[in-house]
Amino acid sequence: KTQQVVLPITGMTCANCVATIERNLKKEKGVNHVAVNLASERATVIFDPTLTRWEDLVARVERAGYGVATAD
Ligand code: 9UX
Repeated sequence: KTQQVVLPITGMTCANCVATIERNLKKEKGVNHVAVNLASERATVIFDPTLTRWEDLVARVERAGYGVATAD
């Protein structure tokens, strides 16, 4: 079982930010694929929802020093 989320990331300014976020998201259990796009400021994550919740993915991003924009 897999689910895809697209997280709008704030605070990324260079390619090393992209690598840092990808590395941290890939640490989360159940994460199968991560693609972070600097230009669109989005992280696409494919994960097993029985192992991880998207809130855990947001927490990873925030612990790495970046933000996830709220849908408003
Ligand atoms: Mo680049 Mo990102 O020097 O936090 S790593 S701005």
